[in-house]
Amino acid sequence: MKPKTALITGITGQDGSYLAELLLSKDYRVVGMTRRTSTDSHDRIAPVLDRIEIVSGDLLDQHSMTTIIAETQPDEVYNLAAQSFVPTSWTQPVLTGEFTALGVTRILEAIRHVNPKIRFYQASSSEMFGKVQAVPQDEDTPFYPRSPYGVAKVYGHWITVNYRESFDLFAVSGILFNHESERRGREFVTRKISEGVARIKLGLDKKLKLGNLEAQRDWGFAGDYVKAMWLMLQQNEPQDFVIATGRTHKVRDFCKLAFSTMDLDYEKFVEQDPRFYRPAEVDLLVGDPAKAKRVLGWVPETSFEQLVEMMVRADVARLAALK
Ligand code: NAP
Ligand code: G4F
Repeated sequence: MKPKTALITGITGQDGSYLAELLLSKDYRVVGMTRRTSTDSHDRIAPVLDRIEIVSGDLLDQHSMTTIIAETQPDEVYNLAAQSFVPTSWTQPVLTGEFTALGVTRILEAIRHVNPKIRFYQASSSEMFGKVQAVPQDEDTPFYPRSPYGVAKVYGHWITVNYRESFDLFAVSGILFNHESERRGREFVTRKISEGVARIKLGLDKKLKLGNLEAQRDWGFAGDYVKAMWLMLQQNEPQDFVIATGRTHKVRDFCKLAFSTMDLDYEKFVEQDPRFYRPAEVDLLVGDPAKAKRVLGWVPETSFEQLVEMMVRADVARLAALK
């Protein structure tokens, strides 16, 4: 049988790299869309670069999206590309809307015109729940986004539902809660902490400056979460799913555990800095992944404690090797 073809936008990001590896292990032909940059941003996919095809395109550019889909003829499209850092969405709100909201419509339009049989996955986010209207949050919890990023994701979510209902596309959204790994961007809090611990342990820094330590997040492992993305596109009917662990922790808890992994007391090293507070905060996220377990058979395989330890040890090993 001919192998399936998957097109991944955002393949150079954290999730794109894990998803590419997963799909290669399932014998897919993997095509990754990247945008032109003046410096190479292929670090995360370096180990699989010789097994995937890279095509050049941009979420801002309708023509490139349509051409890529027409030329590569994917069976499945995973839209992981976005301006994904919440603080940047306040300083670049219009650009965030263009990438993270309208970019979704551009891909859906390309699919609809080139081949409406293509299955489409949209990377929706627990940021859409924002000022939460229920605890825990599930597929029926109303959205109340608290940042331009969250607002843009709500648009991406609903345009996916709308194209499913209007044009009968197999288009689904995964409402993923925070998921992390040693490949996480350095500006996100978990990686900032794991790298901070490593730098302090190795004598490269004395302090770690953070913002709100009381915010609570439902943190899982990115490698587990990309399995759910794939499962969503293998179902008989297109449906949306919450993907989460069902456990929540404070940023403070993450710090405590991360520093203790290296026998350090976080209170001696962490300083709060108003620069890292947000104009509007999402105080508490905790998802209910019951539907994903029941329908997809998906459960998270990595605990919070394993995740924290994995991230800290990876950063210590990486920085120690550079010394
Ligand atoms: P990430 O590491 O920030 O990766 C984002 C990707 O999008 C990068 O490959 C980036 O390419 C690409 N991109 C940005 N703007 C683009 C544009 N205009 N055209 C084409 N590509 C563009 O994000 P992630 O953590 O892997 O997350 C993947 C997706 O899931 C994102 O949509 C994110 O919003 C969503 N999400 C993430 C989480 C989470 O906890 N990680 C939770 C829920 C939802 P460059 O390398 O060129 O910058
Ligand atoms: O790690 P964060 O920047 O992630 P955030 O804002 O929850 O967004 C991430 O998860 C979303 C899913 O819910 C994704 F859609 C989104 O793309 C992204 O991947 O911040 C987590 C929490 C926040 O409450 C923040 O205020 O950590 C708090 N925090 C405290 N000090 C900090 C810092 N966040 C960052 N980035 N840097 C700090 O110094």
